[in-house]
Amino acid sequence: MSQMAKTIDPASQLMIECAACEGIGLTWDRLEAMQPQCGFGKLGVCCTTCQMGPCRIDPFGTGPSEGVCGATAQTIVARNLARKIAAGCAAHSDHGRTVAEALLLAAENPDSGYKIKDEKKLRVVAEEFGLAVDGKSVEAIAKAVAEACLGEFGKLHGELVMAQRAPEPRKALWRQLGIMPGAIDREVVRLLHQTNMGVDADPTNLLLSGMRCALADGWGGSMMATDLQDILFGSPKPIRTKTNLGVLKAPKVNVIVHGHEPVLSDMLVEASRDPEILAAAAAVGADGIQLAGICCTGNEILMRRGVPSAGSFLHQELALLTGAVEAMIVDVQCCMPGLPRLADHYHTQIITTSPKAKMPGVRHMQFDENRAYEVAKEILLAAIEAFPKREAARVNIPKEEVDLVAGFTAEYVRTLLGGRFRPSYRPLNDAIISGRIRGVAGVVGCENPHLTQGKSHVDMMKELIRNDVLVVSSGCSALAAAREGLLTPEAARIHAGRGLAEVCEAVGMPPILHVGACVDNSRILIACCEMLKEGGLGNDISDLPAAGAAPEWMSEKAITIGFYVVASGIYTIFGEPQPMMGSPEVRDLMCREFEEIVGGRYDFEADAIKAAHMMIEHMDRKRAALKLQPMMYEAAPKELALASA
Ligand code: NFS
Repeated sequence: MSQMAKTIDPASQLMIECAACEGIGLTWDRLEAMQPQCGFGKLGVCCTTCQMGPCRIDPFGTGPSEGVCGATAQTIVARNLARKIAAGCAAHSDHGRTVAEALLLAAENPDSGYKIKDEKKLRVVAEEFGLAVDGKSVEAIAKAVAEACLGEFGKLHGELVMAQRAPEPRKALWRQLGIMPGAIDREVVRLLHQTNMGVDADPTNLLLSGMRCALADGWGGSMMATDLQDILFGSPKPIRTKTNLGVLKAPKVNVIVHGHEPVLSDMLVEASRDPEILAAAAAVGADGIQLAGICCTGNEILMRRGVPSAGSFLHQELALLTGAVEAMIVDVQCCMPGLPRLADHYHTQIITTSPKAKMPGVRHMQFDENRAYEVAKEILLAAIEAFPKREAARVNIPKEEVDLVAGFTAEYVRTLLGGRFRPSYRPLNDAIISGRIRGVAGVVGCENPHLTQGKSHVDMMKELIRNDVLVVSSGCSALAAAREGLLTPEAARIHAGRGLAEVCEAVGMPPILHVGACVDNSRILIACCEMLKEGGLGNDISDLPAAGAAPEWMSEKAITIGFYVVASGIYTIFGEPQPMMGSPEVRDLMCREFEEIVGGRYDFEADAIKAAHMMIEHMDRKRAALKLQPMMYEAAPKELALASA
């Protein structure tokens, strides 16, 4: 692995070199120290479910073919995957629950600091839940919606309300297969039960239950997080801002918010403008506060507030190496436990805020939603206190900061394409039907030090847009594209095929639409439903010329997302590493049989360009089945010269 470049980002590269000079270990060094990693674990054939083990099955057939209990590779691989799905669903959905609780607080406690920002969306969701809205105050509606949403986690009977948004044929299929999700918590518990020692041994049954649990995330917990965040913090609209480590500013108190829940980060944005905070910053000689995000909470405040993003998952350590970060405020998910040891080399304070996520020896300032604004101010004051301890000689902020446009919701795309007076998906459908746009690809997910940071995301997206595929992106994937300048309207002219470029230029949109954080992959599902409703592209999501990919995934949440996308009928490609490879039966199930069962399936491909072409071929097959017109133009040349514009 030492031969492979660690990143394609010059700012990251500079910081990695800086760490090497200072003798500071990073995630890449820990990965190298971990070599050789356990081959059984990599392939998913290591079972630690009970204490008769750990057991591992030899994939080459020279060692044991069964665990101590008799579980074969297919059972172990499927069971391990299912457990990851449950964990991913739990993480996304508990995030959704936190937002529902904050919405309840906003409704009941006017002093909480939370306000309802999108009343229109509140009413839409209320009606969807069958709640009375006429003559009721906003607070009363919000309370009813919050309680109804909280009820979705543990309701005794019935299907998830938001899952009813899926097209009729899809819902009928889910019911027929027994995978229509009910109460969200119940789906997680059921899957954890099913994967206990000596319960389910059948890979198909295990993975169908995995789909059911994953659907409870995509069409439940994640969708709820997205919608309630829009209601509480405002629905995003396209907004121009910047990303990469250059957004940190030496004269300012730099505060990084890292994690996932905007319940905290959005309040920090408010508090960072408080005159008392600004005065405190001035008193220590700082020129104000520079807030910047990392990971998905960064995406949340980026697309709603225009707060710049310092970077994606693998930037979290690199940001600290600038020597200019006074505090990194973490909440939940994707925050590396190694951060405090790295911060010890600098004046940087790591501050944990969630009762669910503490780090040994690290300052904990519990975020209490009842006094959210006050706690946010206390956190910022702690950051300001650290400013005078900064060692000026060690400050090393890379210059890279790149423009991007983010904040494309499924709702906003209507206005964007159809205009303010005739909002509609019609122009998008027409562009696909007429062969101007080939189809839509969702490129999402994490970064992984096993791979060159950002390379697969960028290679795949460039190849897709060059072939007239409209890309929607979220999470760390969108930030990787942003660092390459691909999230600007100008990028269409430079990188997109002629058909896609024509559409982008007509409405002034980038060829890659940043739809938000990973929970906002639910927006992609809704956009698919909108395209179907508009007509001309089939009756079910599996009819659409659409595909998904997570080329650099690492988190359990990514597996859950992959499963709900496939179960929704979408062809999905994952890059390496693959804990499904240890069982040819499970691989065959996921890559072939799934298509017959749910109309969507997996593929695994490490080469991003090859994977892009597999997605393109899939779209072409769907186009042919729908009898759409041939593509209008050839793909753009590989190095589309600026001069041609
Ligand atoms: Ni998604 Fe967001 Fe990034 Fe991966 Fe982590 S931040 S929720 S899990 S690493 S994309």
